[in-house]
Amino acid sequence: MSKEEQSEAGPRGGRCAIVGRPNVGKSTLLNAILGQKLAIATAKPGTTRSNVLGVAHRDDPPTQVAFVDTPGMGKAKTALHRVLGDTARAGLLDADVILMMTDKVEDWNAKRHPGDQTVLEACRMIGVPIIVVINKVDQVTPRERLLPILEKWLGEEGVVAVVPTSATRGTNLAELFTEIREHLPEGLLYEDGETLTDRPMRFFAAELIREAVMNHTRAEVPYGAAVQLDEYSDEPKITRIRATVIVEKDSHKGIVIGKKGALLKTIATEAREQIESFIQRKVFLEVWVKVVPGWTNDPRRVRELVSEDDT
Ligand SMILES: Nc1nc2c(ncn2[C@@H]2O[C@H](COP(=O)(O)OP(=O)(O)OP(=O)(O)O)[C@@H](O)[C@H]2O)c(=O)[nH]1
Ligand SMILES: [Mg+2]
Repeated sequence: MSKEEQSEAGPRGGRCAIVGRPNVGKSTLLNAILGQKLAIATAKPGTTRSNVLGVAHRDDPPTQVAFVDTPGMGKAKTALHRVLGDTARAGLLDADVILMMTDKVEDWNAKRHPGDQTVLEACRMIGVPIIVVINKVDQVTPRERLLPILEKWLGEEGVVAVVPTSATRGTNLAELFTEIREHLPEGLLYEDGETLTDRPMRFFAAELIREAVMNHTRAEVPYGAAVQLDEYSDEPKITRIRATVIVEKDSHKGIVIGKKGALLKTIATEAREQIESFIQRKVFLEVWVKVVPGWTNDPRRVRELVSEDDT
């Protein structure tokens, strides 16, 4: 084997940031590549609020990719949005390669969503290879309609490849992984071959409660909801969790609780089932609701409720 061939087949490992506008499917893609649900994903933009590490391990050839799922980068209308944008930019800093994700476009004159330009420029500042991922291609027929868009992306400075994917159907994910590997340094990142994330279970518990709230509420309510864990204790047979859902208006509190507590009960049941499946333990979950008026526009409160290690 030549030296070149050896490095082709040899171990590689590195960091890969996943960035893009809100709702393009970043968290869904991470979960699909990992083969398990780690990051919460909902139909509503602005779901992810902090950077989430998820490490994918593959054997043939030996590869470790430390993915960092980031919040969507969009227009900053509130203090919360500003923090989300800053967090996403921070998530890019250590990347060896960047997945710049976008989704299918409605306008087929090869025009892109204007928000993509801002994301691309943030990616270019890092100076590492950028792989553009055009997601949700299951919604594109015929697929040939993608060609001019693909070509346009390929002509962009810093872009080394363009991969159309469907994160929900698993289309092209193996090809994407091979492309990412090409841009990673030689050697592995972790000795154990098992490391999945660096977040504690309580972080994911809080996230899964927030996901249930987002799934079951509409209009402004999901965007102004945050979750704080008041207790997380592993007892011999059960994990006991007490959490508070923070909402930003009095009227939202009533909505989340619902008639005779019905909605809160649905939310808590769904969250408990999700947490049980994630930690593989029986869970006793108690959920309360509290109003922190206008917190999404108060930088201090936002830091408190959405910071990296808020749980
Ligand atoms: N049809 C289709 N829907 C998808 C695909 N990938 C993701 N989605 C859906 O798009 C929505 C947003 O997915 P997320 O993974 O939460 O998107 P995100 O980019 O992480 O969003 P933020 O965290 O808000 O920035 C969800 O309803 C997903 O099910 C895909 O390939 N095809
Ligand atoms: Mg997300």
